[in-house]
Amino acid sequence: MDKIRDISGALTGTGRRFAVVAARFNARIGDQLVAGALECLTRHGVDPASILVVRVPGAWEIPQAAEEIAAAGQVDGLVALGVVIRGETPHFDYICSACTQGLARLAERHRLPVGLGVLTCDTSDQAAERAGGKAGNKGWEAAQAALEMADLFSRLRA
Ligand code: RBF
Repeated sequence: MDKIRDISGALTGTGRRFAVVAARFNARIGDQLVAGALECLTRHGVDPASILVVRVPGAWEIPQAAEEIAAAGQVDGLVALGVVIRGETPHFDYICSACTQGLARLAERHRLPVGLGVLTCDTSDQAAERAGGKAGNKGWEAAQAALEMADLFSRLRA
């Protein structure tokens, strides 16, 4: 058993480059996700000059912009942020699945860590709770996951 190697990524962002792709739809809540993600990245050592924030209209467009960023190959990780609310979105399920499946596909295809911070909630109150309210900040959590995975990938590739 003592020969088994057990590894995971550390939360070290020093020297790494990240893109944050943020949807403007439901911006009041989305801005809290962006703030949480940026705070997480910089607190863990990412240089602000190494962070690119890319704004897109809505969650539907997140994978489209993410694909361009991934294809350009200039970042070590990506954080996807958006707010989709069922009550206001008749085609909620289409937008959510296109967004999440698009991100999952591009993460694997480009071998790029992608943190998922796209809220999919029934009400805007539920979304606000997850964007700096009593349920934490999913933007921060998505950035933390991207940081950990970027470090893990570099260890796996070493
Ligand atoms: N984008 C979001 O990020 N969150 C939403 O809750 C959301 N609701 C929408 C509801 C409708 C009826 C429509 C047409 C679009 C909505 N979008 C939403 C925008 C969508 O992601 C995309 O930006 C637009 O459809 C333009 O391509």
